[in-house]
Formats: sequence, structure tokens, C-alpha cells
Amino acid sequence: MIKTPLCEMLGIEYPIFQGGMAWVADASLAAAVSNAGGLGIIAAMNSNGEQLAAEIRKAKELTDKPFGVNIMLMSPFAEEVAQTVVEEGIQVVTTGAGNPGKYMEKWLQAGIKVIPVIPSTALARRMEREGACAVVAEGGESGGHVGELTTMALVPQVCDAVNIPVIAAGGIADGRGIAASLMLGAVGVQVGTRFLVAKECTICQEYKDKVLKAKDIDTVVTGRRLGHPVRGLRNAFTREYSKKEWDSTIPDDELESLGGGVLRLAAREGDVSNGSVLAGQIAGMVTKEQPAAEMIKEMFTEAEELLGGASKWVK
Ligand code: TUI
Repeated sequence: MIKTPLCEMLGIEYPIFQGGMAWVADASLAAAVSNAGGLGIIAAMNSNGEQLAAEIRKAKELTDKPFGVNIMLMSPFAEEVAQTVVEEGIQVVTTGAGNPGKYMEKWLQAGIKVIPVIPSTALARRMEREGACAVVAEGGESGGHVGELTTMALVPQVCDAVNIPVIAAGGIADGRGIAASLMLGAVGVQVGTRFLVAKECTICQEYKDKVLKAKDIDTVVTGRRLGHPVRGLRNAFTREYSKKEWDSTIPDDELESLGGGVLRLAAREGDVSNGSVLAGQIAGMVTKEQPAAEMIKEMFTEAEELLGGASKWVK
């Protein structure tokens, strides 16, 4: 069995988070991961307070285990959902795509464990100072909003920079990724892309099929010009966006509007040509639809075998 301080801190069986993926991470997926012994996470993404509260209540009906909520700080409703998690008695909040500083005091007072997703040591240190109980160090291999560093370079540097537990994210989808993360100093992992094809994941089959068919080199990053780089699978949408992104005659607001509604289009309408199919570089290794519980068991059995035999190279 693999037990780390993260299990005890959060009351979970396996030290694994399911990423808070926008338009993907709903009550169904979060409850499945939590019921399997990991930490399921509902994505607040661009929901308002009322919509998030409804999703949280659904999850409470599906599981008695702890689950978290991810707050995407670029959301126009960030302020509102920051209050909803307090009112709904959520115990764990992860944040992404920004600095959660201004909400920290409120959350800590409510007894919420705050675990920001961070792309650098500077932000990790700052979050520790402001009261985070752990950080997710996410490398740019991940899908969605990405930082500059790779998981391999980021995780050990963050582990050295802070005294709180570190969870590794970006490019992890099997036991090898988990074992490697623990060797880099992390006490757990966050997995997104593999859970896209979980049976309990409610996105359109077209999205799942695109992930299942993806090869190692099929992701691209768009959105750098506007300062919000996002990784997803190459398609008609990313080709058009990339072309316009590097065309200086195209104004920023035209680019901005090109990105409106595209996540929902892919995930919920199944238009994987004109929508944005966010996924990480590890998509090439994701080839099997399974229940979330089976994925988690498989990953940890493999990690345990690898770590158990790790001394074979030590002479
Ligand atoms: O947040 C994510 N992944 C995401 S958010 C998202 S929704 C979205 N859609 C369109 C454009 C932008 C976002 C899809 N995927 N991962 C966690 C993450 N956080 N990665 C990088 C960061 C990050 C970046 C800058 C965290 C903090 C930060 O701080 C800057 C500052 O304000 O100091």
C-alpha cells in the first residue's frame, strides 16, 4: 500500500487528486473518484454560486467521502463561488489560473484546507506564507492553462522551496508517473487527462474518442499572446486560433471572442473540430475507457510494484 501524509491530512485512501477540469469535472466524476478512495474535485469554472451549490449537493448525494472544489480565478464569478464553498461546508479548495491571496483569510477562517495549483517556486512560497496547507505543482505537460516549467524541473524545486506537502501534476497517467513523482519529493499526484475517459466522466463520447486516439505530439499551446496559454489537442479550432494569434492585424478582442464558448462546445456538444479539446501531453498514453476506481487501483498497484523493486539498480 502507498500511504503518504496527504492521505491522513485529507482522510483519503490513495494520495491522488482528480484535476478540476472545466466543463468536465462535475459531481459524477468527482464522486466516482472520491468513492474510489482518491480526492474528487468539482470544477467551479465559470459557474455562478447557485450553479456550483447545485453541483455540490449532487455530489453529496453520490458520496459520503471527502471531495473538493476547484476555483478558476479568472472566472467572472470567482468572488461569488469563493463564498459558496464556505456556505456549503466544502473542506478542500484547490485554485487555478491565478493568485487566490484575496480569498485566503475567509477560507482559512471557515476551516477550509486551501491547496493552490502553482506553476513556480515563487508562488508556492507565497501560498505557504498565506496559509496554504499544500500546493499542487503543475508542469506545462498538463492540459488546460499551463505554466512554463516541466513537471520534472518544477516538482523538486517546489519541494525544496516550501515546508508544506507538494502534489505533482502534469503528464501523470500511470504507476510510473506516480512512482516518479514520489521520487521527486511529492506526496501525491493530480491526474486530469486519464480521467477524461473514465466511465463516470460525462463529457461527449467524441471528446473521449479524440483523447483515446491522440498521439504523443498531438497537443498544442494556444493563447500565449493574450497571456493565457492553454494546452489542448490540435484541431481546426487550434489551427485557426494559432494563425490569427500570430497575425498582428488581428486585434486582441477578436482573439478573445474566438475563445468564447469553445470548451463547452467540445465537452458538452461534442464538436471536437471547432471546440477546444483540452488535454495534456500524456493523452497519447490514454487508450482505455474504465471506471475511475479501476484506473486508480491499476495506477497504484503499478506504482507499488515499481517502488518495491526500485532498489534493483542500487549495488
Ligand atoms: O488552471 C489550470 N488549468 C486550467 S484553467 C482552465 S479554464 C481557462 N480557459 C481559458 C483560458 C484560461 C483558462 C483550463 N485549465 N491549471 C492550474 C494552473 N494555474 N496552471 C497555471 C496556473 C497559474 C498561473 C499563474 C497559477 C497561478 C498564476 O499566478 C499568476 C499570478 O497572478 O501571480
